[in-house]
Amino acid sequence: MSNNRLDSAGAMDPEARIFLAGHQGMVGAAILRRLEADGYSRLIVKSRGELDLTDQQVVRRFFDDEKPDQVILAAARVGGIGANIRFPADFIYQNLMIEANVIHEAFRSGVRRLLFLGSSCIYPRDASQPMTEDALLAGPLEPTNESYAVAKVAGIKLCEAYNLQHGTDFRSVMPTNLYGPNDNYDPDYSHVVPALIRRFHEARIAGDPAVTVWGSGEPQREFLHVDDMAAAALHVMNLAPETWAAATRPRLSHINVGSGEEVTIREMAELVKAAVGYAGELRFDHTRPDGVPRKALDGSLLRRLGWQPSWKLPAGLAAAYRNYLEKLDG
Ligand code: GFB
Repeated sequence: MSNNRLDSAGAMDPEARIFLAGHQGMVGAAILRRLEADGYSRLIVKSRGELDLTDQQVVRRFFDDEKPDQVILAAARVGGIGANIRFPADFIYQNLMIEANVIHEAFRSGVRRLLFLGSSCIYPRDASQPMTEDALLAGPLEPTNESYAVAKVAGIKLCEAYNLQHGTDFRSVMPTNLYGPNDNYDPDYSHVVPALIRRFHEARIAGDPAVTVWGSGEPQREFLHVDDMAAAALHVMNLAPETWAAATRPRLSHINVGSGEEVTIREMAELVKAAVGYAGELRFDHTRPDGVPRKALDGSLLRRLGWQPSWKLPAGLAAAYRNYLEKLDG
C-alpha cells in the first residue's frame, strides 16, 4: 500500500489528491472552503449527477479511475426531526449504501486514511450527559431518528472493521447539531436553526404577531457552527497516526466534536428572533415532536488533541441569517 501522500508528521500533504464526497452539502461545502484556504489544490469533487454514491458499480469505476490518496466522506442523506420521521427508509438505505460503497471502494483502491462524518444521534437516547465516546451501543436509540442513527453507527463500525482487519487508518468524527451557511431552509424537513431563521424572517416581513416553534421548547441541544466543524474535521484528518491511535484506543474508531454551547429550544428561538430582528411573540406547537430531551457531547478528548471552536452562538446566528438573506437575493 502506498503512503498516500502523507507528510513526515503523518498529515495530509498539500499535493495529496483528496476526494471530498458531499461537497455541495452544508458540511462538505465548509470542508471544501477550509481545504482550499489551507492550500490543498488537488481536490476531487463530483456532483450527485456526476457520481451516484449509492451505486456500487459507479463508485467502483470512479475509484479505479481517480485513485485518490485520501477520502473525506461528508456525503449523506440528512434532515431535521421532520424529515427523519417522514423518510426513515430513505435515511437508512441511502446512508448505508453511500457508506458501504465509499468505504469499501476506498479500501480496495488503496486509500489508507479516510474520514467518516457521523452525528451525535448515534448515542443512546438515555445516555448520561454530556455523552462520551464510549456511550456508543450502550442502550436503545431515540426513535425519531433511529434509521439515520443505525446507518451512522454502521459507518463507524465499517471504519473500525476495516482498521481491525486490514490495518487502514479510517477515522470517524461525531459532530453535535450543526448550523451555518449553505443550510437547507425547507420549512418541514430542515433542522431547527434554518427552520426558525426562515420562519422569523417571513413573519417579520409579513408583520405577523407570532411565530410557531415546534414542540415544548424544553429540549436542550448543543450547537456548533459548520466552519468550526470543518476545522475539526481537518484537524482530526491531520493527526499523526500514533496520536490518533493513542487517543482512540482500544477500538480505533470515533471522536466527538462538541461546542459546549448548549441551549433549550426556547432559548434558541429567542436567539434567532434577536438575530432576525423580529419583535412578535413565540408560540409552542405541542403537537410537534420534541425528539430526544438532551443531546450534549463531551468534547474533551478532541480539545486535548488541540482543537477548539471559535464561533459563539449570537455571532454565528447573525452570520447564518446574513447567508440566508444572500441566498434569497441570489
Ligand atoms: O434540528 P432538529 O430537527 O434536530 O430539532 P434533532 C431540534 C429540536 O428543535 C426539536 C425543535 O426538539 C424540535 O422539536 N424545533 C422547534 C424544531 N421548531 C422546529 C422547527 O421548525 N423545525 C425543526 N426541525 N425542529 C435531528 C435528527 O434531531 O438532528 C437527525 O433527527 C440528526 O437525525 C440531527 O441527528 C443533527 O436534534 O431533534
